[in-house]
Amino acid sequence: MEKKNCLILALDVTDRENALRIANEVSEYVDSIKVGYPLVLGEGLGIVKELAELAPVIADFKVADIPNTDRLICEQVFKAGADAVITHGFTGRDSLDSCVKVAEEYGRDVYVVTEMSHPGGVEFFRPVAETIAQMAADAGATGVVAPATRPERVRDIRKIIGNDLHIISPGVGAQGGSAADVINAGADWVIVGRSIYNSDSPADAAMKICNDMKC
Ligand code: O7M
Repeated sequence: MEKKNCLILALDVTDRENALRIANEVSEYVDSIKVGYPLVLGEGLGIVKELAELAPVIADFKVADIPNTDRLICEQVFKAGADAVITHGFTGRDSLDSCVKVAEEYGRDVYVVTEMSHPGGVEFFRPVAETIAQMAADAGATGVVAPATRPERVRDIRKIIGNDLHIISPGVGAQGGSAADVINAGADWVIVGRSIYNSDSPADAAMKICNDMKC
């Protein structure tokens, strides 16, 4: 993903019309559009191709299965036109290797979740987040997902992965995180959903976040 605005839109709406309207309005401010279960379950995987005409699509399926199932999921995601996939890491190295291998075959990217941004994200992830980050680096993933709600954790994870991997960071706005703070802590991109798609003017909301970050 090319870094221009350091902003990824989390497009968690459930209908095609709204999704395309919002994506069109904000496309000049975002480097990528993250699509997950809400929209794909609402409208089908075909929405990925439509959105990919506006911006590269990150498929957020938080893939977390045995290597063979992970491979099948990633193949479907990339065939549908996604530029990147998001996987969990707690399923282990063999599962992650399977996703990275498919991504390499298709020339696409893989991001691995380390510690999640919501309050419950510390319960199980906290003790293993650094180990997952190291595994993501060892496995040749493109980057990791780390919480904008805890910039100090983004700093910790940056120390583990160095500068070769990217950090994409959700939790800005609706979850209380600050875009500028987490970029200063070492994130490459922020992922923002509700603060943009629930705004009366998604374009203005996206522009304001970009201006705040000065990335
Ligand atoms: O800005 P929001 O809170 O409306 O949306 C944040 C998006 O980021 C939403 O799509 C979440 O599913 C996602 N997300 C988190 O909020 N926290 C995480 O720890 C991880 C993700 C995510 O994208 O994981 C890949």
